[in-house]
Amino acid sequence: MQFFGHPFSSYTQKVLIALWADETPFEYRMLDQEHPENFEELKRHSPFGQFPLVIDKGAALFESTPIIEHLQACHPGPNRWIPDGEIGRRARFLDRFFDLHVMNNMQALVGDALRPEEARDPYGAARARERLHIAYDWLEHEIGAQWATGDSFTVADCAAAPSLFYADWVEPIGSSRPKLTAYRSRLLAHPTVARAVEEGRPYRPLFPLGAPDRD
Ligand SMILES: N[C@@H](CCC(=O)N[C@@H](CS)C(=O)NCC(=O)O)C(=O)O
Repeated sequence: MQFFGHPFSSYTQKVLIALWADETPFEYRMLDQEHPENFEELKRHSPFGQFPLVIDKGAALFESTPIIEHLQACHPGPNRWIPDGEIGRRARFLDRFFDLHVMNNMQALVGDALRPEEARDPYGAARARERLHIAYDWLEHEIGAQWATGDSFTVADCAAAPSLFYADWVEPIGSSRPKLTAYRSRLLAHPTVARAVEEGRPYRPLFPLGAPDRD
């Protein structure tokens, strides 16, 4: 299995966390300037050039959640990313919540900061910040156990780790949300999340909003 991604990319980290937690072997095809051929291959399979992407037995798959579903089905390891029954449905639901309402609002702010000054969208950026606060408030009431759905580490935690990691950089979760803050800390202490954070560390100077001196 080939995996295309970049160590500082949040959605790359989401899938790497699952791959590493299951100790699934793969070839890492890094999307960086030293490997233009990897970008060429990415573009052949991912219509928007988005990553992560996996190519497994000749079949290409993009979108982080279906990739993790594929890992569970075709490369099963010790973790059940989407458990059976109600917990699995909850994991799926929270995975969507973290991607759509935390990760994507965080990405909107990062994307806005990367635009030329005259192309920025202050209205859209303010709305993304407001929506992050709504997401944080909702999560503060929903997350109480060790992991998102309870005792087992699922796809929801894979999504939560990079989304809360970076979202807190662009719009701090703040001391008024102690449960969410504690959950973010538990995630960062998980060995595979800690590894993802370490592998992304050399790229922090590239963070367009300025990486804080912590984490
Ligand atoms: N919904 C996609 C989002 C993937 C995504 O936004 N990837 C970012 C990197 S974190 C990307 O490809 N950015 C480059 C681009 O959009 O051109 C998923 O779950 O994999």
